[in-house]
Amino acid sequence: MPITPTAKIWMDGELVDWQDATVHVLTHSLHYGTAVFEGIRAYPTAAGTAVFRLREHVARLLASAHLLALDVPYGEDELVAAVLDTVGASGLDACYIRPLVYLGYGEMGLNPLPCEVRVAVAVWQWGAYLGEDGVRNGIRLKVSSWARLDPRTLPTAAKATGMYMNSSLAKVEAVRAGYDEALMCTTDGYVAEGTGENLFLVRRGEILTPPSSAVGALEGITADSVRTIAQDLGYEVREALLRRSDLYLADEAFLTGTAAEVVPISSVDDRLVAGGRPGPVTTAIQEVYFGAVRGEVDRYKDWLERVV
Ligand code: PPE
Repeated sequence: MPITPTAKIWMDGELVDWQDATVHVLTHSLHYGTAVFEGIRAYPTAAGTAVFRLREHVARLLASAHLLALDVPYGEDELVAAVLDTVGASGLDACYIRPLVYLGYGEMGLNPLPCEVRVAVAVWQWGAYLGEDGVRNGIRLKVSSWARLDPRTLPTAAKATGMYMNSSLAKVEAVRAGYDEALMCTTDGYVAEGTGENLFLVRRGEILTPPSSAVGALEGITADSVRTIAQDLGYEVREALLRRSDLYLADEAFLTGTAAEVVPISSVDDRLVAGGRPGPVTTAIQEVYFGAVRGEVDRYKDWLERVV
């Protein structure tokens, strides 16, 4: 789906018109993938538009920058304000928010240290990442032949642009083969994550998810929310190293991510999961999640930051 422009993009401290938010073709990050970013969502609530877990996303953005030795010229509060201002200027009651910290035009070469660190925040409407049908009925997942990046080759805890080449390769392979999404495993064959989502499975009433640090998966903020929701619903959630066969034998499985939200997996490598229909645990968690992001669940109200 092509991006629909919104009014303003925040660039280095000011809101500029959408079409003026441009960079030079010799921008450092365009050549070497030396940038970090976030994906955040704002939702309509009874009290107005609100951003979901904004502080946690901004904190992760700064942590990603730290891992890449990028010195961000703004603090957490300024970045929070930048996001709220950009969402406010858009007039949208629901949107996807993309903060980006990158190295600008000025120097070339692999040493990023002399480059100017620049920051942008854009917002636009982004519907169901894996399709409305995927959210309702589940998606077809394919285990990728591309292994997830090894944490010894790149800091996988960073949400860094260059690292998404790994996800893109896996995504292209899966889409061309007729699947909705790819699942990457570690070089040792343990289940890591989707191209832009964390993975959970349900087995004998227990919920299992791979340990992010061990498998090189991003520590998802949606995953963290889902873990809390699942525990509050009375489910046991445990981290476990999982094999491909654990996916085939799961009672239920689902993906989580800001863009994707909570999406049931209907099959893995053409083997039906939960008979190919969203299972009861997945559906229960999905329902609370969609309520929480819209401010309909009192105990999770603190997860929302109002746009004024
Ligand atoms: N793993 C990866 C590799 C990943 O990119 C994401 C988010 C997650 C897990 C889930 O993290 P969280 O959003 O904090 O729950 N992927 C973002 C980018 C997607 C894109 O296509 O761009 C997102 O969901 O915004």
